[in-house]
Amino acid sequence: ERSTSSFSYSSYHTLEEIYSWIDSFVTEHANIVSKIQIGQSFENRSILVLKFSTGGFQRQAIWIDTGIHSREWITHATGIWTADKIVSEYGKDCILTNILDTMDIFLEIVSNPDGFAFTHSMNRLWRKNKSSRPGVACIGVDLNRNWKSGFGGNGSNDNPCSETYHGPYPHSEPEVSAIVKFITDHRNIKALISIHSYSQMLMYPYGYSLEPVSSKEELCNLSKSAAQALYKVHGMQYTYGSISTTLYMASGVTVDWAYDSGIKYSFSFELRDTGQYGFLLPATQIIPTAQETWMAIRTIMIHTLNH
Ligand code: ING
Ligand code: ZN
Repeated sequence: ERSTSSFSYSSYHTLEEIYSWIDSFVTEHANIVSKIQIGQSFENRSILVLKFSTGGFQRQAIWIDTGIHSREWITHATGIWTADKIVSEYGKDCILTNILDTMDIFLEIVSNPDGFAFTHSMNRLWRKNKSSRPGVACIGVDLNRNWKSGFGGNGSNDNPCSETYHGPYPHSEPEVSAIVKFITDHRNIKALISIHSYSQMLMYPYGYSLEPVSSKEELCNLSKSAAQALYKVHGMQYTYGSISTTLYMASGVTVDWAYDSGIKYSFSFELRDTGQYGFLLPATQIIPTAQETWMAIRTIMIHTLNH
């Protein structure tokens, strides 16, 4: 891709197409976007983050990741559309402008590049990363079970052949440890949004425990507002609540680690749909999904800015 003007935001793309789009995008919007390599995957692919910033130093920031699970293609596509939305609305949408005049936004679009490449080449429904260890027959760790908070607990599996294998130890996977290092070193991340599909849900911690988080009231109210903002766009209904009470118990997940690391506004989305197409969501739904998700993300960002 020599320019983003020929890129289709309403299609699914390969890893090479996305990485080449990132390069064009950063070049075309160099005043506001930069590309940071935060690490390398197990198979040595670059792990890239887009930084949206209007200046300052280590400003308060919002972290968004998509594609932790490689088969959840709607999440990468939503991340790409969102990046374009941010640059085109800055200076137009007064609220986004206020946000970006005060805070930075970090967006990791392909959080599991090895798995994502594999969903294009070999197995469309691959979920985990592609790491292997000597003497272990099965491949891949579930990158949403590998985090330190609640590691190894309910809703994770110690069998390497399981789809929810938590890995040998917390943050064992380069795709996870790169994020942990980046967020820890940054020290000023105020909100973290980790995007999955599918089920149409907006959830906050905990996954590893049925106990309510200390900020339950605030997170529940904010989820409700975000789900209402989402609903207004195309009438899609999202349920909301804690992970363990809304979906199922899941231990070692991204948002639990974030919350326990002091990032109060930690949320996970499950995007469209509720199961008709599941992971194989038609490309015709990319833009409507991204549009409604944006309004929910925007609601979380405004609240973060004001608190
Ligand atoms: N579901 C998530 C999973 O990892 C989830 C559910 C999301 C749990 C966010 C915890 C946090 O099992 C999918 N579809 O990946
Ligand atoms: Zn997922």
